[in-house]
Amino acid sequence: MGATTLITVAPTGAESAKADVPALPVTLEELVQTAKECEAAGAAIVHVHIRDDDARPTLDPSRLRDTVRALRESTGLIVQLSTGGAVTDPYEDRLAVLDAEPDMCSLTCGTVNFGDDVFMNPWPFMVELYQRTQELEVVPEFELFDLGHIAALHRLLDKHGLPYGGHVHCDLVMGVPGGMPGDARTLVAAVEALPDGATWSATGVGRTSLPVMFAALSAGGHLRVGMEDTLTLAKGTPVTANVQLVERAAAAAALAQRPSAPVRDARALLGIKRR
Ligand code: KMH
Ligand code: ZN
Repeated sequence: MGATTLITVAPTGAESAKADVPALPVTLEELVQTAKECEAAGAAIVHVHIRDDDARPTLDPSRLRDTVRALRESTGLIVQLSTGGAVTDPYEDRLAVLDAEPDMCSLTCGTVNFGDDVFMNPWPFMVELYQRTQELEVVPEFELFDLGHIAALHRLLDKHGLPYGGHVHCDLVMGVPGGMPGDARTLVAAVEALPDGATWSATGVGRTSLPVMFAALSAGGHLRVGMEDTLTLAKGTPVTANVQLVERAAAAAALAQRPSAPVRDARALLGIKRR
């Protein structure tokens, strides 16, 4: 699938408040509507964080199940649930995310400073989560916030084998305060360190969005965009709908002669189980 670009949309995240960002999709209806628009604009994967009735981040199991079901009913997108949740979420709740039977889940390969917080991913948690993905036949996307996370990914694969689906897919999350910077030379260093045969996307948080997007396209990578990572289109221009970010990514990918990948190709590439 070298000639196309897999676009992931991360529409919500756990960090922004609805009161501060009214365009953030926080209800199931808003999420499904967003997902439909983003699929039509070229997204293949939706990376999902959900909110409760007060728009606060939650990992409530029945809400997660309802969300997976609703996204499957209304879209053809690959449904990737976040196991990162919010920095305050306990490990047990993060492990239980897989019980909602998503197509994919995120799996972060190490602890990282996260602004004023710490995003905890100690080795035993990583291993337990990874083994659960293998048992439950969920394809993990390895989230790499720092170069050291790539060493941890190699260790995980060496000790515990390939993921379900047999293919390693990573996402470089760049520009988080405390993680690796979102610039071209760091992206190239990270990509050179990835396991042979791995595919990867990249996302740049905040003002690193565009440099990371252009660097990823020029280095042959895929893209993740969305309001989890980016709230402005340009300085002083807020994003008013996630689809704007997907449309921009799809346009850049087309300009780079690697148009957005159809969902069926993404499913084949990643080895997603038919459910
Ligand atoms: N919300 C961050 C603490 C993931 O989704 O797996 C973690 C995060 C990564 O967003
Ligand atoms: Zn996330």
